[in-house]
Amino acid sequence: MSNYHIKHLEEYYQVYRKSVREPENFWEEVAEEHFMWRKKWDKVLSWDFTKPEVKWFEGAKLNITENCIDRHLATRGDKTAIIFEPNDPKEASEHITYKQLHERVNQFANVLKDEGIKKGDRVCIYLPMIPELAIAVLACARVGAIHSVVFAGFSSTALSTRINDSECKMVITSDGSYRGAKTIDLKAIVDDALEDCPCVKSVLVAKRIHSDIGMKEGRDKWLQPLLDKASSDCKAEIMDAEDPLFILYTSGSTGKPKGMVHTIAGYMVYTAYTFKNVFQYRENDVYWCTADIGWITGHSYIVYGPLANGATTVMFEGVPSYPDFGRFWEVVEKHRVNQFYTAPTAIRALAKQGVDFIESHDLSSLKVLGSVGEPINEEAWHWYNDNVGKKRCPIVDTWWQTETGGIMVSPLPFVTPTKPTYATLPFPGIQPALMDEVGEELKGNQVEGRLCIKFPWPSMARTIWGNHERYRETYFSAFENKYFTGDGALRDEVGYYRITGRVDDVIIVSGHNLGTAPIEDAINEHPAVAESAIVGFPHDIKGNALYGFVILKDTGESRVQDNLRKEINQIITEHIGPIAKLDKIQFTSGLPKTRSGKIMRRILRKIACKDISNLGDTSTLLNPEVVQEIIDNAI
Ligand code: 7RM
Repeated sequence: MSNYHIKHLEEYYQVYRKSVREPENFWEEVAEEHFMWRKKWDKVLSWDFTKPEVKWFEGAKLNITENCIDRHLATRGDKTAIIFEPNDPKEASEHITYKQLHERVNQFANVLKDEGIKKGDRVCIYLPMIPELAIAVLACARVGAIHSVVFAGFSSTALSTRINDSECKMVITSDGSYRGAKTIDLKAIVDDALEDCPCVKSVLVAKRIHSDIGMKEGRDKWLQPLLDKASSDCKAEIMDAEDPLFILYTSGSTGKPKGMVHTIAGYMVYTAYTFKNVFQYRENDVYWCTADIGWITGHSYIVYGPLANGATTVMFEGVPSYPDFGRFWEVVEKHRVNQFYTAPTAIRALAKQGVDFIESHDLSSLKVLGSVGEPINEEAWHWYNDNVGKKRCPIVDTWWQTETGGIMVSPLPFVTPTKPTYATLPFPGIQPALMDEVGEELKGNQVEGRLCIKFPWPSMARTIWGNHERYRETYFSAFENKYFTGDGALRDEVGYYRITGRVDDVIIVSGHNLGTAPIEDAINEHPAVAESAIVGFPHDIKGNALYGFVILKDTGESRVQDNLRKEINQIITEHIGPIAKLDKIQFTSGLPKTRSGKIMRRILRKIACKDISNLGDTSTLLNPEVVQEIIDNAI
């Protein structure tokens, strides 16, 4: 029995049982059969969740780019690895074969070396969704540098925080980017960020929008002339299994963003294995994930997972609404896409536009539909199933996190019967546990609790860059000997999981994780603001939107409240990015607080959700009178 490609439900259960009974044998077989190792491991797994320390395939030597590129050359050299679909449908798409990808990654890797980048150095990549982004990521991996991709929608402050946190030596960016009808001056944002980043020695600039930009002497270089001169031969750096592959920042409920560190071998094995099974990818299929490579979904399921399987993966530069809401379906038709993976927020936005945009396109190539990033509501699920999949394409509702590296709970299409709003069953190797308030595991079915994982899996993040204690505290301290996800979930009568949402102060807006604390910190920088609290409320497209309660220093300011609202959103845009802007801002004279001074977000959340029937006991608050005022003025 091959564990690698699961084809029916009975086989899933067999493989799953094996993965739990003998996890080391199980993963060893997967790793042995499907990858290219320069040296095999001495030990499959060692772990201790109390430290916490997890090591997979220790002693093994490899380079992930040899697995994603070189080993396909003999059999798939002329197969398309990446289809680049530009923002503007009038611009030609680009097909990059495995052979061409090999050359371009090698050239880029040689440029990195020429610029002094060595194994272990951190390189920040701040690029739009153009081929150079995937190539830069792989070039870093080829030379053993640790990439830190920052989503190119983040502001200069967010960028400089991330660059400094991991002390990146180099930034790779472009003159600008296209996003729908807009162009964005990325290089200007980088220049701004680098005012505060002494660690950055050089900046490589790709040309995308051909705008006139400033180049700082001695620091900035155009990328293309360097690539043109570089050799397309570059030996892959031989890496240890547990060397870091990349850092990717994710927001926490408090403090600065957490640089999650992923290591090479386990991440490779797990993303490749899950890609194959979650999408039932077959040779010659065309797979499209609409995420940005700036998020974990793009790392694992646009770049590494698909390429490790020799797949054809689409990289889309644009947005679903440009030039109109038929753009996704046009791309599906044009490239005969077989697997399509997107986020509920996109599905809801498209559903709002009706079915005309779909009906004018041929979607008959589609076989599997995926969803990721937040819970998919029943209505969106059915719309997706009925209109996009025409009821013949299973929907894989994939639950996972930046921290988990790969998909953890998901149906396998044509294997696991789907159920709307349920991510269904754990992947082989994943051992979920639902915990109650007092830390006891809820056994059996039909229970609801906090979602933990009790056993290590190969692609789990190993630490937070520069702060292992925060890693322990955030993920391993809430429940003894378990990884705590921050999500709530329920298990139904057949053992299917449904993710119910975050149980901490992270709010998922349009599929983006936003911590409330950094947004509040940004608002509080406004000179007129004394204090603020952010909560989420349901939004029909974004899933959740943000509601801010703001105390002004001087209530006389109320005459200019509309201006203040604009300024507050402006500050948020500058500090974090437009994705964190508030939909509603209510000025208030106070915030409900406990006697120890903690803001009672539970109450604010209920008010924001217009659910004030059961606010609970407010009499123990420090300032119970403020609750009525907030209710009366709620927006
Ligand atoms: C892949 C990704 C992680 C958080 C996670 C959940 C939420 C993601 C689903 C989901 C319900 C899903 N990484 N989440 N997928 N909730 N159903 N299928 O999104 O680090 O950016 O976010 O997203 O709350 O903890 S992430």
